[in-house]
Amino acid sequence: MKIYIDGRYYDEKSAKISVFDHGLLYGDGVFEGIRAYNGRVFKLKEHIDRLFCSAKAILLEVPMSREDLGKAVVETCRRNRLKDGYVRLVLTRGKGTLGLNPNKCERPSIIIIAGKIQLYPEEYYRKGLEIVTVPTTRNLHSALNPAIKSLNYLNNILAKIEANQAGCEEAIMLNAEGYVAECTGDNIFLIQNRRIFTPPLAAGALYGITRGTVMDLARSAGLEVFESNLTRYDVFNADECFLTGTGAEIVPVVKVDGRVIGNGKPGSLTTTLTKSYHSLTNSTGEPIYA
Ligand code: PXG
Repeated sequence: MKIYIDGRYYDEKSAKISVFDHGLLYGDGVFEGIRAYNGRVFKLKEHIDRLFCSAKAILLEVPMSREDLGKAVVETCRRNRLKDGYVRLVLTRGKGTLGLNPNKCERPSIIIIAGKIQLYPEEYYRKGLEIVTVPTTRNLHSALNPAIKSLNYLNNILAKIEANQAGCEEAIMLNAEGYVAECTGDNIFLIQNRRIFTPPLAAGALYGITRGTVMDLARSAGLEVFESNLTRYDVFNADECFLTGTGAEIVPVVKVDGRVIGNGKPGSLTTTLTKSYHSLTNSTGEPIYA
C-alpha cells in the first residue's frame, strides 16, 4: 500500500507521523471517509468541500487548494490500483509542543490512505438491523459541533461501545433535548405514509453526503423529504427506518429498543432508494483512470 503524507508517498511500514502531532495528542484535526466504486471516486467534490468546512470551523488552514487535494486523492487511488475501496483523508494540526496551543504547531499535515472497505455483512441488508438508543447523548453544537467531522470521535465511540454492549451494531444518539440526532457513524431516516423524515443538522447530525444524496434521489422520485425534529416515538411508529453513510450506504432498520418497525422487514421504499443509490455509485464519480 502507498500512503500519501504531505505530498510524498510512503510504503505502509514507513508511513509515519510524529508522536507530537496534535491530531494524536488532542484529536485536533478533521477527516473524511470517501468511497471509490467501479474506478471512480464517489462524490469527491462534496467530501473535499466538507473537509474545508470542517477545517474552517476549527481555524485550520488546509495547506492545499481544493483542486490539488482532489487530485491527490485520485492519485493515491491510482497508485494503489484501487477500483472499489475506501479512502481516508486526514488533516491534522501537525507537529506541536506538549501544550494544546495550536499556534505552536509547525504546519498542518495531510494523510491519504486508499484501501479496502470493511463492509457490513450482507445479512444486515437482507434482514435489516436491530439498533438501540444509548445513554450517551450527541455533543452539544455549542460545545463541539457534530457538523465538524473532527478527529475527536469519542462521543461516537462511547455510543458505539454502548450499542455493542447491548448486542447491537449501531446506536441512536439523542441530543441533549432528547430529539433523535443520528447514529454513531450514520445518519437516520424514517418513512411515514411515503413521506421521508430525517433530523436537521441543528439536532446534532453530521451533514452526511449519503444523507444528501438520498434526499436528492427521494425528491427526484417524487417523494417529499422533511428535515424535522424527531423523537423515539416517531421512530417506533415509522413505516420504515434506514441508516445512511459512506461505508454502510443504506441499511434498513427493523427493530429499535425492542419495538418492531413496520412489518419487521426492510421496507419497500428503502429497497427502491437502495437500488437508485447503487446505480448512482456505479455510474458517477471522479474517474481514477483517465
Ligand atoms: N454521521 C456520522 C457521525 C459519521 O461519522 C455519517 C453520519 C455519514 O456521513 P456520510 O458523509 O459518510 O454519508 C458519518 C460518516 C466508520 C466510519 O469507520 C464512519 C463514517 C465515516 C468514516 C468512518 O464507521 N461515517
